[in-house]
Amino acid sequence: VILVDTRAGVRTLTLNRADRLNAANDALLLALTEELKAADADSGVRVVVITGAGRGFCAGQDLGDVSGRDMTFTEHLNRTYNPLIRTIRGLGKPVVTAVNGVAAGAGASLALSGDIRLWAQSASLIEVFSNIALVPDSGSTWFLPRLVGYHRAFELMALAERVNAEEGQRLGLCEHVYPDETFREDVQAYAERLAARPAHTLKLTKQALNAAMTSTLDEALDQEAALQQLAGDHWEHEEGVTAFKARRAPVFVRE
Ligand code: LHQ
Repeated sequence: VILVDTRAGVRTLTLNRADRLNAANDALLLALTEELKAADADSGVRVVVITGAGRGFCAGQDLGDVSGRDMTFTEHLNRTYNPLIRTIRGLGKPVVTAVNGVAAGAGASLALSGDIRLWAQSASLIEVFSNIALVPDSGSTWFLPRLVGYHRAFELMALAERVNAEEGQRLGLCEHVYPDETFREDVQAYAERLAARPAHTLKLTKQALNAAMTSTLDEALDQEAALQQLAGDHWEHEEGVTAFKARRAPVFVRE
């Protein structure tokens, strides 16, 4: 259900249920979470990309896979979606969500959960949950209002309006939009740029930003002071300063 490919320090995890727009079943969600943990533990991986096979990114929960379950909704979320989103946000490496097509429901949450969000021209996002009379889950209620404010988030959720790439970029749901024809190469090139950056520093930066999303200024200043010590003591900092003084480009990738 997940295709795994590694090139130039970039591990690409491709959701592979193309005939259902990569709608998620338990096997896909558990495998994706395991692959993310494996990527985190692999020193050869500097950036993780999550994308979808075929014309969709992820259509959310596979609705053909929910009836006759012996699990409550709460148990289902706590077993599959919530560990996935926590793993992405807690991963010590940048996660790029490469949204190649429609992202709906929990698939929209997944699209928003990346550190960097790249969309193809034909990508779209729908907070589709209310169409089947469910509340937004998998982090959408946390991600979306922080991006677009309470009122626009409520409207998108209440009306399940489809947001196209132009609108998605205007609303701040993605960092860049690329042509469909070159999307996979553009994503790889972007991810390789990220992979050349100082990995330890990016890990600390992600940690600091994550904490600051829910902290006071005082707490953020304390956190910065603590993490700056870890950054300053690392060889990446020494390399950056040495390279600056020598007027050469820093090399942050060491085998
Ligand atoms: C699908 C799906 C799908 C199965 C397309 N399942 N087959 C958490 C916890 C517990 C329970 C429930 O949920 C959750 C979280 C959630 O994610 S709830 C939200 C679940 N997702 C949806 O409600 C989305 C349903 N899909 C759609 O609204 C549309 O398919 C979208 C807007 C995503 C795409 O529309 P189109 O581009 O027009 O494609 P399509 O509708 O023709 O879909 C293509 C095929 O994929 C089709 O199958 P077919 O055999 O006819 O070719 C769809 O049935 C299948 N598919 N989404 N979620």
